[in-house]
Amino acid sequence: MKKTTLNASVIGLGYIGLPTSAVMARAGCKVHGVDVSAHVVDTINRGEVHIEEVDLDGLVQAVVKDGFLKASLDVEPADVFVIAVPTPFSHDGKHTPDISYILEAAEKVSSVLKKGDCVILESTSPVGTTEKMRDVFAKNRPDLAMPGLSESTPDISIAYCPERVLPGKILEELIHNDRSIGGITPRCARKALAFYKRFVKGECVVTDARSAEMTKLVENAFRDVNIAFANELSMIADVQGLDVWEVIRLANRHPRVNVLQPGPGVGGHCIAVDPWFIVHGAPDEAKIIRQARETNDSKTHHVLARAKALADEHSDAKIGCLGLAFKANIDDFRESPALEIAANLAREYGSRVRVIEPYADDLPDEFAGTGAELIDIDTALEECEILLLLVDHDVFKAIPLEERGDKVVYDTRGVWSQR
Ligand code: SAJ
Repeated sequence: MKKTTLNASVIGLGYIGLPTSAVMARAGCKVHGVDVSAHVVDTINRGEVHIEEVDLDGLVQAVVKDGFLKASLDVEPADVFVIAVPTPFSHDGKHTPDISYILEAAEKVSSVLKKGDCVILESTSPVGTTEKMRDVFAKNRPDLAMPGLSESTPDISIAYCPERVLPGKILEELIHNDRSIGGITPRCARKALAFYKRFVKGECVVTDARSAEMTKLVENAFRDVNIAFANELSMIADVQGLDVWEVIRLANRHPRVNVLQPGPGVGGHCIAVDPWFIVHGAPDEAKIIRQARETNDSKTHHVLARAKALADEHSDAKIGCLGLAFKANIDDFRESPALEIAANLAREYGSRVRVIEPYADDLPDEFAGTGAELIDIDTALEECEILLLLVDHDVFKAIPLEERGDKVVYDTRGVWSQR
């Protein structure tokens, strides 16, 4: 059966909203993207992209040219609204989730809602946020029956459907990953399911909104806790003079053991953030989850302290910091422990610090006035006596032992020290 053309609106054209818009447009939806940034809107309307993601530029160019994707600053009527705005947390030590962008988006959507519409929240959110969004609609639109608030058949369907894509593989994973589809009521879930079936090939598993909200947080907290275990092992190994990579490699020969890899801490805008939403919702119960966050943050301080000890021990040596990104082979520096460590060293050791980051054209603002310089790998191998490997980019992994054998090396990712 031929699918009818659907008008979809995506609020928030960032790392999730833009690829999702492009994939929906490719599947034949007429997509109207909305963003608060005029720069983002103009860029997309030219068929260009403001973020780096594999193959996204070509796809956006094609769907804009064919008239299936356009962007603007204002919300317009649509059949389905997908909200994909940021949910940061406060930096006052309390880690309070900030859902104000979601509530602002809901205010805007309220004005164009009509009977039969479906609103889907995709932003990572504390449990209960989808209902708070529904309450904004209920307050602004008493003319429309909202799900879960009365016995009558609701006029609007509301669901929580998180993405679970990996940066660098977003276009592929948006299609092929399984998805949780959490309706405020079962009817809402069925509506949202019909929408995702247009472009998702993975299995769409139907649940309620609160379970779907928690599931997304659990996925990232699970990974954080497991990375914290690896990072704790690495700090124990440093005290005991052990090679943690060797120990993990051997332990992982056990058929039911899979220890993750230690690093300089956990970065990015998901794993380093989302577990706090669980802690905030149940502070007395979420003990391991809180501890994992603290352990992963403390690993960054541990690496910094050891790097400083090396710099002090070799007081004339130039220090080459390899990598600023939050993980391998991407240009995303958000919440990056590598950037935090390198910038801290630059503030302390000034022009002794060299940064090698093939994914950066300039040094980020954090380095302003420090005297640190951005250089290429070959210059670093000539000039730097200390090499601090912070990110496991493929180009760093490929540096052979002959070219780094005479250096003082601190490899926080275990790419050179593995036997
Ligand atoms: N890391 C380690 N050791 C490891 C694995 C990762 O130190 O063994 C570090 C990385 O270097 C990086 C951080 O953890 O600093 C996070 O990287 P990641 O690749 O684990 O995850 P993200 O943040 O790129 O994406 C995660 C994914 N979640 C899970 O794998 C459970 C992704 O599927 C989610 O969609 C994404 O968060 C998100 O948006 O929530």
